[in-house]
Amino acid sequence: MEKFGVGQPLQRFEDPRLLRGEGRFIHDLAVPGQAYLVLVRSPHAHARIARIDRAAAAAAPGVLGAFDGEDLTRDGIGAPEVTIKRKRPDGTPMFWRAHEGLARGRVRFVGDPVVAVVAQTLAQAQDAADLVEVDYEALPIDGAVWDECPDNVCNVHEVGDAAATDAAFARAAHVVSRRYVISRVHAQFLEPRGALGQYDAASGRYTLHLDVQYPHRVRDLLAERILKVPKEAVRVVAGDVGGAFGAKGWAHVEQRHVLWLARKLGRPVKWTCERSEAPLADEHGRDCISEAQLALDAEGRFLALRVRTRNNLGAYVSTDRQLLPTFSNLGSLVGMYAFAAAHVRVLGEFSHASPIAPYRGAGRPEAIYVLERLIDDAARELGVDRIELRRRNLVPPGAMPYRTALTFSYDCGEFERVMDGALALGDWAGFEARRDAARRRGRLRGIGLANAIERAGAPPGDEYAQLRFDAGGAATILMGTKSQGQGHETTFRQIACERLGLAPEDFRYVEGDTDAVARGTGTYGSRSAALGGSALLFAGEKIIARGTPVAAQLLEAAAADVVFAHGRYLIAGTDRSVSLKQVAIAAGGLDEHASFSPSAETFPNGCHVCEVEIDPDTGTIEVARYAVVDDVGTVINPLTVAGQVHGGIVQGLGQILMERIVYDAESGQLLTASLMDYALPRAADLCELKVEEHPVPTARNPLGVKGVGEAGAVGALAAAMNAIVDALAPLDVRALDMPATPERVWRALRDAAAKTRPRPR
Ligand code: MCN
Repeated sequence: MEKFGVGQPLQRFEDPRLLRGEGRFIHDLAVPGQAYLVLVRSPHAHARIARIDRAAAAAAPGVLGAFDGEDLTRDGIGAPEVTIKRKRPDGTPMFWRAHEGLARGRVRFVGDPVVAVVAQTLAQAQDAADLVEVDYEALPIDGAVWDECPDNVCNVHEVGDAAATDAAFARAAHVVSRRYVISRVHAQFLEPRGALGQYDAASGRYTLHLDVQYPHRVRDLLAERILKVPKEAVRVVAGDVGGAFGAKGWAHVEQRHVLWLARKLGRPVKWTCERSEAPLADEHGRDCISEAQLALDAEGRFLALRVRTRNNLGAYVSTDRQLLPTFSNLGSLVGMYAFAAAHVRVLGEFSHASPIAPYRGAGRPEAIYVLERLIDDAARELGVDRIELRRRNLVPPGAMPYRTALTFSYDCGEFERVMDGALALGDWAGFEARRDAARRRGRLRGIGLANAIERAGAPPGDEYAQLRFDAGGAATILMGTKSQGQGHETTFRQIACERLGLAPEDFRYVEGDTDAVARGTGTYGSRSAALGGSALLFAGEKIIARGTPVAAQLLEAAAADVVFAHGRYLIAGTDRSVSLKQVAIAAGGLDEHASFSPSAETFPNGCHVCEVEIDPDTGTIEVARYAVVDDVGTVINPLTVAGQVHGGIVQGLGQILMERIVYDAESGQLLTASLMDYALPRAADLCELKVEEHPVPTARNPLGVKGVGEAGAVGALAAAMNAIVDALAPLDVRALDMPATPERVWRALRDAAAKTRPRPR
């Protein structure tokens, strides 16, 4: 193992720069002559636009223009499209409508952009935006979002074997049915979104500075669909990105506005999302209701799973990406368990809400939440031990490769050992004593677990890496992925060091610029390590191979006698060697690129154990203990892996304990539009999060790596809620929806007490 190679707990290279405030985030960026864009957004959830009066705004000091949807269309600005083919329940094609950029005729959610105002300064643009007069005629929000789609059903998607599932239910000894609500949440990036557009009339080229997860794909979409120019005419540059969580995608209207208006006005245009604007301007995550049924035989073996889900898509569906949470991770619903059959049906429905998009896990946490809560509820209903029930149904290592009842094919994994590891790390055995001690203090203590498995690094789509030694021997890593905080600059250097035997500081690191990096797919779905890392490994192999004849010449040996180890070429069996750098210089530079396209996805998995303590007088929940044992395959950097798992857990706990987007049922107003109303977890809400690894390397990529970016979030929702319900169950509270706020817990306890207390005569 190399000193700086795979498996080493290296501190992050990017941190000194970021912690000293030397990061280059989109908000740090200013170019000479830049103008500022502010969007006038709809205050109504649904209204007809009767009139737009931009005269006062246009005449205001410093204003360069105020534009509406007609202008946008007149200037030939296009819209994205959905290419996934699905059907509606009646067999007609899926119904979808992309956002055109600025609403025309109707607004369909609070925050729907209507007018774009550009001025010399941000303050002038904000003041002028207030002068735009839009006359709205409010419309009801309980009807059709789109007249052409009266039932609001975008599509229905089914997977699994309905007949086999029905048959299994027919012969079941027990059937347990529950309804689970997974709330709508908002990715609260440390850095709200932004975009800076430039247009060079001489070359006809556009440049977009953007905080985004996939620069190349955004470039392609903007060029092909929006601006209708060759993709070489568009450059996308992403600097440091202050968090993305799946939600910094490629359909955001502001990306097109800044480029369109930069061309139109002949100067750079910048848009910066205000913190208070973000809940209206961003896409949201999750938001589904699942009716789930588990069929068991008399011995407690899982026979079948049936799930019916309604997914609230919001008002627009602009790209395939926005439908991913609905479709792409349904296989997670059978988890680590051997089911004979399963069948899922998901209805995607429109509503007068912000559009939905992937949010850390994109369907995976939702699925594991439904399954792992259902198993706990079944154990309670049948009076069997919840660990035992799980143990009886886990897919054993001997069954690998294992084709699940729901699309996925697991290649490896030691699920029972992972679960036992987590039970030990979380001291499950010592829980009763802690519960008793808590009871003596007047507290309700509960413990919960969740077995989480998710697919990561799934095909289709490859990833690209390039390794370049210039004529002076200086090395550069160029990646098609884009870090948003995942520490890529560190972990990819480790992979290069592992293969090339150099030190991390020997490499310059480049990502996020479509002019600098030839190709790229991007960072999402916990794919960067498995795909990007493998591409980089292959590029390293090619560098070594390319340098071998050069080294042989320098060493005056036959190429067949030259071997490469620890950064040097040497004549086998001798101590005569030259360094890779010397070879690169002698060769006048070495430049190799590679891509990796997996044949199948990886399946990171883990077991989460959460322990909570509840104050029955106030309903306040304290997370008392948290332990995870994870299998993410070969660990590139244990510090990064633990950090990734920590972050995911906290996002999961946030959703279970406090985060929730709430729309008023009658007016459609967004009630949680600021951080005064949308609660985020803070350090004081947490306890130590213990994370241990149980690596079972996968053969599906040359590194043996499984993804880790979403793992924490996938298990945390279910583990935390199972712990909360466990604490409350002795007082007859059997169901609770997220977020388990003190008020909800207190009400649930009060209602349960009212039911069991004898009625006064
Ligand atoms: N890694 C490792 N060993 C492994 C697997 C991964 O050391 N066995 C390292 C990787 O090298 C990388 C990090 O862990 O530095 C995450 O790798 P990976 O699982 O491949 O995930 P991606 O890099 O593709 O990141 C995407 C993932 C997703 S889908 C979301 S959502 C998410 C997440 O990462 N958003 C994040 N983590 C985030 N972390 C931060 N700080 N900010 C976000 O927006």
